[in-house]
Amino acid sequence: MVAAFGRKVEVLVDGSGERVKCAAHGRRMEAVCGDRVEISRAAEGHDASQGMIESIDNRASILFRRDAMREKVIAANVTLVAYVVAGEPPFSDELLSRCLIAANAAGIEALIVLNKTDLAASTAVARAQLAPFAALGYPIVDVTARHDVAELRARLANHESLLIGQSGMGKSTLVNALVPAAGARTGEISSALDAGRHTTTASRLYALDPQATVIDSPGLQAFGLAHVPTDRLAAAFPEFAPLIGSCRFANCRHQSEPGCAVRAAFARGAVDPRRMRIFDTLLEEGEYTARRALHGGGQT
Ligand SMILES: Nc1nc2c(ncn2[C@@H]2O[C@H](COP(=O)(O)OP(=O)(O)OP(=O)(O)O)[C@@H](O)[C@H]2O)c(=O)[nH]1
Ligand SMILES: [Mg+2]
Ligand SMILES: [Zn+2]
Repeated sequence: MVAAFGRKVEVLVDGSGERVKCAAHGRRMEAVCGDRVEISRAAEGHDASQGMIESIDNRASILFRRDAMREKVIAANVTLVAYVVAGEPPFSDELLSRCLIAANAAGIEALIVLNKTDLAASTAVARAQLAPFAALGYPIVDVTARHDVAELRARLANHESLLIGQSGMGKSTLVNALVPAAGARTGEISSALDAGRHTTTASRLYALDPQATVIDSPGLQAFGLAHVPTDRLAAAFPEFAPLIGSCRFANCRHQSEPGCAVRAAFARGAVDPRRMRIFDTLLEEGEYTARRALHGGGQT
């Protein structure tokens, strides 16, 4: 299983837990974190800790993000996206929404992890910000990376999970608590000067137990959804999905079309205004990307 990538890929060998540095055969073969691969080992007498990736297995899932310019694969074969937020630093509910939609589009289960619950005041603020997500049925688990991760560990059982979220939320601290041998680098209590600096620079996979793995990923700053067709966006919002069949027009964009069931629900206060705004932003972005693609393959 691919455990890390950068200039060289690091492969975690099933069973032994050994990590082998591998180069890929050919330029087209791009293995990403979570990929299952076949490797060949260096011949006897050579450095046995080195190998070569021969092939990549079919992916059960693939999570990626894409803006107008480029696509970035986040991880392969993930079965659970665990989005980590905390009261400090503040988190963006828009980024959270974007990631949940990407997970939905990729057919991957999602979980929201509220970390740093030892910080009572800021946690209360974060919890209020999460209320619309709780109301939508997204599972939320409370943790304190420094004290207790038992409930999170239970949630990750039998999953190939990905910890994702903004910088400073405590993803690496959680990984170190879950996998004591991980030794992932974590950020210092961030000073104003450090704001915006990322501690984790590449994704890395760890074995939680023989049946579960967890990937630590670098802090998110943006999450483009250009790969999600605009006519599939509404269906990825759990609050809109049951409504869209009731719009008067089958190709309703849920903006100002007459007989729009989504706008009607919004008008009677049944839709969180922030979520409505996020939908509008995503639709505008998606339609912009689609127009650019139509008019000359994305040149500027
Ligand atoms: N009070 C408190 N602080 C925490 C907790 N978990 C993590 N921290 C602190 O939060 C800071 C950031 O933690 P990291 O684990 O480096 O955050 P990260 O999400 O991995 O950040 P990036 O790698 O930059 O994406 C560190 O100073 C941690 O000690 C917690 O449960 N409570
Ligand atoms: Mg980190
Ligand atoms: Zn509509």
